Amino acid sequence: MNLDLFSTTTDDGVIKTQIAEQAWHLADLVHAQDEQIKVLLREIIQQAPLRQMVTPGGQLMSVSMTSCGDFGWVSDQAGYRYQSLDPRSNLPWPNMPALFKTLAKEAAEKVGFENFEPDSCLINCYAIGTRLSLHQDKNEVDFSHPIVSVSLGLPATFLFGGLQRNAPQTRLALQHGDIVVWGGLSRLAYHGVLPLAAGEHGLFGQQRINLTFRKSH
Ligand code: MD3
Ligand code: FE
Repeated sequence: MNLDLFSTTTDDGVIKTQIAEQAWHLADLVHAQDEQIKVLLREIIQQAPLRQMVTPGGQLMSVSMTSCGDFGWVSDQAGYRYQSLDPRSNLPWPNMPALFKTLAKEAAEKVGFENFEPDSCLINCYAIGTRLSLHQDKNEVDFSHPIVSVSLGLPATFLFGGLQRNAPQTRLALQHGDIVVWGGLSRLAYHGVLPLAAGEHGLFGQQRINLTFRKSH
């Protein structure tokens, strides 16, 4: 099932589509800043390289990840959690650039979440063929805060399910520059990303990068 929904245009010309209860898609919100974001990402990845993590069940994740901000999301044999130190270096994660924080706060505000103060930005890097299997994001302490996600590079098909793993799923195309804000009941919905289709993006090449902004603590 594909989502086919009505869109509205906000005062500032952004195309906004409600995709579920308390979940909104904001099309092409990032295009003017994409080159700056790429420069900032390169600096972050120099300090805290992208790495494939292992799930508590012992599976190597296909997506490479790193974080910036006060906390980073990590997974290993001991479980999923947020940590203030990068386990690879035992150093704090790189700072969250002001541009990143502003982008996330402004997106949250456009759909009615005032005062979103992310303390963590998870950076997911998808090579062609890699995927994120169905999961919930529940390692944060307070689910009343939304999650803001920014898609960059190659397009992906996002799977959006319900509050139970076996609920029916809808599909949503996420393009370079799109932002999605998930709050309320959608905050704990199961979701995933289908294997990345081959392609070449003008700025990001043969990959997709997704930034997810969270208030983890
Ligand atoms: C729906 N990332 O990092 S972003 C993740 O494209 C994650 O890399 C995906 O799922 C990606 O955990 C999806 C969109 C997203 C992020 C968080 C959500 C959708 C969400 C939390 C709850 C419900
Ligand atoms: Fe997730």
